[in-house]
Amino acid sequence: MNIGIVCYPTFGGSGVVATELGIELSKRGHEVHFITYKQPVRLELLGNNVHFHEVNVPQYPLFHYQPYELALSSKLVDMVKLHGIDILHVHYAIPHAYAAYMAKKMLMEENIYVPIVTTLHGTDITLVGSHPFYKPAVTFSINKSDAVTCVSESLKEDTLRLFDIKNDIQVVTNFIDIDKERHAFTDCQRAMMARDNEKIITHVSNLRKVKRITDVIQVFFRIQKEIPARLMLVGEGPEKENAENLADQLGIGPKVVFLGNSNEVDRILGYSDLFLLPSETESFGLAALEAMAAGVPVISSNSGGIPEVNKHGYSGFLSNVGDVDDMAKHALTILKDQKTLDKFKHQAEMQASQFDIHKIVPQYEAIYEETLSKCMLLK
Ligand code: GMT
Repeated sequence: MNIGIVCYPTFGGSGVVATELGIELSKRGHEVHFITYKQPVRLELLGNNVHFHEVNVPQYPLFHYQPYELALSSKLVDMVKLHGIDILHVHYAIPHAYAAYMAKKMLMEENIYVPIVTTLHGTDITLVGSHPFYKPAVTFSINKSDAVTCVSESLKEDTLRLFDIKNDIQVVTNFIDIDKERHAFTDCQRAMMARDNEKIITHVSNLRKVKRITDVIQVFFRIQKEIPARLMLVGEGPEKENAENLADQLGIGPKVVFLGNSNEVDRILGYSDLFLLPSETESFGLAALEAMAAGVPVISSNSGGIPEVNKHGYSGFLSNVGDVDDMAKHALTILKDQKTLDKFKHQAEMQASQFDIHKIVPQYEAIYEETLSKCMLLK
């Protein structure tokens, strides 16, 4: 198949999933076209069957807001015509599903029919999409998609609760390339980050409010009172300053390392002992899955889709949102005893293998095929 993928090209989970999906689809013999405003961060190699088409938005002083969705839908029209794209898979409803629908309508004027698969990722539904300013457009574009998928059962429930959805929604969970993730580290790299006797605790996110970064600091504060430990915070975002201030106030500044955005998350996870994800809400928690695939147990909140990924008492532990004492207690249960830590590391890997890329990507292929054949009949 010739597949167009629209996504955010950033470090955010939806962009990462879309990129890894495109790469895997290309390995499986499909032609893949990424259409977005920048080359996706995880898309290192373009090849014979992986292409990137940049959406440019000409700046014009009249516009207070530059019309990205207009530029995107025009680009989609051009790319579908130029490359004979069979199907468009858009990740994150806003504004991608809307722009794709406009492109589809424009193409229909020229008797070209391209179906749209929309994957909802989380904040496009829970935080942003359900805002009254966006809701009618998001509802419309979900209902007008030819197929809709959600990354967890929890997100599907949220979508049906928050919007008036007439379309079928299929759950296709996020996934991970287990072989790639496993043990991508060397001991000498660990030595650069922490002393031998220190446990390494890690958090990776875009440091937004929903991630509750100050809870990460509070949990770590409690852990390091009991055992030697260091905290690695990977990512950039608006809550970074609050986290730095809190770490200083608590007197643990030197033990907290801010690593910024990184393309080497797999390496950092490779020498981590524990991963913290205390989010307010999380449709899935891809960062937790990446940690587990690298054999890192997860201490998380129990909100949204996280319980579908992290299994309490097996791959880690879950607590109520904001219960930093409980999270620290669970973290210490795992960390205090090497045998328990080894057991949880192994179990985290086992749990992650449920989401292996080779099990999940065929589900998307089946949806593409089914959607294309349904649309053939409608033509
Ligand atoms: O919140 C983020 O980390 C970014 C956001 C995004 O859209 O990229 O992540 C959402 O999609 C990810 C991939 O499907 C999920 O793993 C995250 O749980 C989800 N974030 C939230 O629901 C807050």
